[in-house]
Amino acid sequence: MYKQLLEKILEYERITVFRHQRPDGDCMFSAYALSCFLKDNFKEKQIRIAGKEEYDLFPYTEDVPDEFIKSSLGIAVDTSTIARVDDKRLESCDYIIKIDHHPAIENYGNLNYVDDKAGAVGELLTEILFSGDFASYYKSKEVCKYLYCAILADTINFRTSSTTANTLKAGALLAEKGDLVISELSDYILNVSSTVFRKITDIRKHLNISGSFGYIILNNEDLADIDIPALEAKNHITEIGNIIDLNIWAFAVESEGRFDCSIRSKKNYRVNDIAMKYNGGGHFNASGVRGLSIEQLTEMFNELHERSSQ
Ligand SMILES: [Mn+2]
Repeated sequence: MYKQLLEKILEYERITVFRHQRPDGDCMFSAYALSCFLKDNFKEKQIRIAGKEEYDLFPYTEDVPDEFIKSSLGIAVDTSTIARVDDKRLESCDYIIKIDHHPAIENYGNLNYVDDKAGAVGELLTEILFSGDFASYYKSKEVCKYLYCAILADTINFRTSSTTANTLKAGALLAEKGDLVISELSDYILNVSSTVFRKITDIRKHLNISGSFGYIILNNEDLADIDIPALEAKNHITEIGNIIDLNIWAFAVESEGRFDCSIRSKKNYRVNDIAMKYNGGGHFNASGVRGLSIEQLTEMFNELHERSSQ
């Protein structure tokens, strides 16, 4: 099933792994795990990771010259569209492979491996690296650890609606093969410092609940008061997800006079169609929209509110 992927890896001397803008744990750990796997098994090849934006928990960037990229096999992980890729030079790669778990709206690769049922791209990569085609290749403890962290980060400790039996199987396989200490890795990905905990407490005060719809809007003033950057604040949407009586929840932050908004929902409540109406997109239960006016944001919240009571 992954024979063509292996053939392309064998064919190229240079491989560059790409990731998406504003990298999250799934994307960052998956890119790093893939690059470790390739370095371990193909010592004669040159492996690089492209992308300049950093992920706080695991900041990792390296310089990759244009020349290198042009002669590379480019493998993009966790990135649904070319517009989302951190380093646009992906398009100049000699051959492109996409490995992703977002709905396949743009198959920009020469080869595309997309499984939108996977809870994380780390889950799909686990399936690939432990498949028959890659059976004879070495999977280090480090590779197992980072793939496991990727899954933990996107499924928030195996609890999002995208988590399936397959996700747990991937997690169990990685824990076994990598001899992982599960509680330590959960702490590493999910625990926060006392400073962040206090900020979360302040963020929670901005929660509004209307029926089965909950939302937080933080304008510039709120963000300054809490002393948190907009992007970091938005990650705390998971806090609202812990409320059992909500079907849909959203988190909007002001950015350059407009609002960026993340939307999440319970299993049967679709939100990506509404996000797409406002030029956003994403998964059935997890979407995002950028650059909304306050009027558009209000309009979208009305639609989400209505959907949440259906
Ligand atoms: Mn992901």
